[in-house]
Amino acid sequence: MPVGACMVAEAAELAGHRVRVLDLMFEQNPLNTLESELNTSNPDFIGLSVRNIDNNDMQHPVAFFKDLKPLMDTIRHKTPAPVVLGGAAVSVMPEELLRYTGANWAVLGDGEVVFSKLLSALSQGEVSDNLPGIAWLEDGVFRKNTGNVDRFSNGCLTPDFHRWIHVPAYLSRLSTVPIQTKLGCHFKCIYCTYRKIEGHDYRLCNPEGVIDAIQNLVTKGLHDIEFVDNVFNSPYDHALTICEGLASSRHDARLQSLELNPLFIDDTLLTAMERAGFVGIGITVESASDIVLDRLQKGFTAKDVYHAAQVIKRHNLPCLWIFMLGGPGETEATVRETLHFAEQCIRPKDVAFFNIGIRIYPGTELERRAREEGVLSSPPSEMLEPLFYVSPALDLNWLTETMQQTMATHMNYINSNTIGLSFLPAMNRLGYRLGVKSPLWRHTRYIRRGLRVLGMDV
Ligand code: B12
Ligand code: SF4
Repeated sequence: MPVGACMVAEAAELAGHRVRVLDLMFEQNPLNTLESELNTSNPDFIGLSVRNIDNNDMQHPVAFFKDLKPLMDTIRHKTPAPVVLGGAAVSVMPEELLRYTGANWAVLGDGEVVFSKLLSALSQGEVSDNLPGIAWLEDGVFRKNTGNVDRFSNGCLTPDFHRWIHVPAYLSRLSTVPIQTKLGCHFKCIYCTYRKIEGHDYRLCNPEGVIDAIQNLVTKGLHDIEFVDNVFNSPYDHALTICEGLASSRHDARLQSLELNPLFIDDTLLTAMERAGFVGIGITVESASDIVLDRLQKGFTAKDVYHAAQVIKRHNLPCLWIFMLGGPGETEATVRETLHFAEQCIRPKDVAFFNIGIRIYPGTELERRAREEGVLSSPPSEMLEPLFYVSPALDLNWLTETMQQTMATHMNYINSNTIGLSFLPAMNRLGYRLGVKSPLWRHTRYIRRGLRVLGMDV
């Protein structure tokens, strides 16, 4: 669900603007839909929410950003209204997206705070050079203002989704409702863009605010709720307080988070999560090799990964393990270490997701290394195109074949092909009709086995 766009729309409405959201997610012909919208409404300003630059998939890359050109052409054909870009993709590559689209402004970070301020300034005809959180091109030169913005200043904001989007369309695809309990991350993983989006310092939402927001979502019929923090269990005490609060409050929510860090997994937290109403967790370990974890600067070791697995085994929560193969320092030996861990420590009822290659974003330490190692030669201006890092010490053919063989013998393993299956949306809809509850990945080993019996190569 497009939580960011809904939050921005709601904040702008609260600030006194008249706002309409046009959700193109399920439109057969988005350009026609946009054109008819522009024929009927006559907006003074247009905001475009851009979440994904690409699909982060080295085997089958899809460059979503290219969809922006025809959208911009349609807008420009119909109206001279200034266009403001926002969304995670824009925080990651603002200059490139401003240049690519020709939009007037970009909003970085907390759009629900910045967009309303920008609108007020634009309505008065004067945008101060100091307005925090905006970026623009001036005579072809990229300018940006970073600075403090204050998400969570009035409690934990979740938008009224029903006000802005067609919620049943999302629920029928087993979508979860996203909610954040914090922004920022203290870790320094070399490939990561999250700190560029949310900042380094933690900004914590008051735990009572989170609990109220969840109760409020449930009252509105939204039960499957997913914490989309960059790391849910850090700071540990904050996560624990939220879980304990949820455990002792009345709610009917089914909670998930795919963003757990192995450093902060213990029995106390997992018990609190179970009591709070969690139905699935994901742990992002990336590797079980010390060499790779160290080069990725993950801040934890293989010992922490093994320890987390022992703790998880003592609990009933279904767990999705997330790995990223091919990073700096990766060799056949380190891949085998990770696969050995998965074989030994991941319960058959749990799921392991293996990604190959790491998307390189400008401004990251990974970009610097990739250039140093001769893996990357494109200038930052060409990095909207999906570019990936694979360790020069690794034979990509060997890795692909090894993973294919491993997938064939482990029905609880998935990769980017699995999540890109064209019939997955239909399967979600079927699951919804049959009353299957999210997360669907819990049933991976049965689904994959069943589809293979039907002759499909999944
Ligand atoms: C949680 C998460 C997921 C979860 C989502 C679960 C759920 N129920 O929503 C899962 C695991 C499913 C997921 C999947 C994917 N994700 Co993801 N995900 C995230 C994460 C960590 C948080 C997103 C979020 O909800 N944030 C909270 C909301 C409130 O923030 P927001 O959307 O950014 O909105 C704010 C601002 O951006 C801005 N804003 C938003 N819209 C607008 C509009 C205007 C006009 C303005 C002015 C401002 C504005 O204001 C908002 C409020 O402050 C981000 C990383 C991050 N830290 O942002 C990656 C991220 C967004 N994902 C990313 C990617 C690539 C994907 C996938 C394509 C991966 C894949 N191969 O499948 C899929 C795509 C899914 C989809 N349909 O879009 C990338 C996108 C960048 C890129 N490379 O393209 C990110 C940035 C991570 C990264 N690699 O750097 N993801
Ligand atoms: S822990 Fe996660 S959010 Fe934080 S820097 Fe590492 S990858 Fe990024």
